[in-house]
Amino acid sequence: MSKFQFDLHKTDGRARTGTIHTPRGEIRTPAFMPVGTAATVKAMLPESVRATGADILLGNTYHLMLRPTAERIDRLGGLHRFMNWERPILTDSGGFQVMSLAGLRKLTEHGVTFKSHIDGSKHELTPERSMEIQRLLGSDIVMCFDECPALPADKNRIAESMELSMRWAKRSREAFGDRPGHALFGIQQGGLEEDLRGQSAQALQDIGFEGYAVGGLAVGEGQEAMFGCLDYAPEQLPVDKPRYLMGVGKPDDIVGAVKRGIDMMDCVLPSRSGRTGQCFTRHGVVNIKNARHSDDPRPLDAACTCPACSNYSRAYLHHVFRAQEMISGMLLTWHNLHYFQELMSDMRAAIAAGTFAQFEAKFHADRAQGDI
Ligand code: PRF
Ligand code: ZN
Repeated sequence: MSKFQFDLHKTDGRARTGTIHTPRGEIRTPAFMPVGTAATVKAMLPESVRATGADILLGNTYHLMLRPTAERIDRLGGLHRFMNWERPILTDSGGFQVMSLAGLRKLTEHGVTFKSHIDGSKHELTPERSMEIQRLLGSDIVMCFDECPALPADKNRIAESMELSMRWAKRSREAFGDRPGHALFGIQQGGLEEDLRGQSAQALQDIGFEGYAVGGLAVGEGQEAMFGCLDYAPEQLPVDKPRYLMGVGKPDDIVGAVKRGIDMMDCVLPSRSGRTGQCFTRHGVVNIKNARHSDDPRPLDAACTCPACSNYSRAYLHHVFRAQEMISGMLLTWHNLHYFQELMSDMRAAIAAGTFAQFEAKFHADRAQGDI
């Protein structure tokens, strides 16, 4: 199949399972996308990321435009070949990372100018330049260039920002053009305001996209407020297109988002936590740094089939973490990515079987039981 196409297989309540077909392979939804910001999922070989069950990775316009530059990646055959990942890649458009990482920034109708967090050099991102960079990278799913205001913010500020993002969405669509096999996703903004979210969803559908993201959440509002927004935001978007919740989240955020009709997510949490000793398990977070693990011959999670749990004890994982050995980040990242992908696969199976409510009840009961 050389087209980009979303097939919805089954719904259970508001939860959905389906397949996104792309020329580079299928994406089973709900999908979790590991983050490969700098052309690597830190501490993992691409074949190992695949072995955890990932169908697609996320890359970042902002980081790659600064280093090694999109033009260099293009000369070297594109991002897939450069990083040795031949399956689908989604790239974020850069605006969100500029706001959270770059030094001195200036925002205008035209776009944003900023100083690199790496060497202080000056750069500009506009909808047109973001589309060009994502094309040079060879991204399969390109994100519109948007602005994401930090919450809390007053409603006027959120409305103005959303309207700017919608004008940028139009410019993104025009600059992206017609690229068969590649998709452009719009990004809904509007903070926690139902009417602004509705206007944003309508503006995006008037332009027309291959998929729609819910942006502007997980920016400090808390889970309850986020779920409150997800109680209406996904349903403002087309049923027949993938819905992507950007930058979410913890396992319980993911389960709550899928329950509310989200099909795709990304988060640095499994990979970043793997390097800080935080391990996700069915019974909650285990901090491997804790002294209680130092003599423990048991695996991190007896039910987990990842290499860290199949071949090593908690005592070993504790030791290599404390000794700052590189294998620590490798094993814990593998475990965490495996955990997240298994969670997605269990949810897909539950939705297909019409047992999502039972899945959710067990997910929360296992966590309430705690570690050990
Ligand atoms: N916009 C873009 N990227 C994002 C976000 C957004 O709103 C978020 C918000 N959680 C994460 N990443 N372009
Ligand atoms: Zn494991």
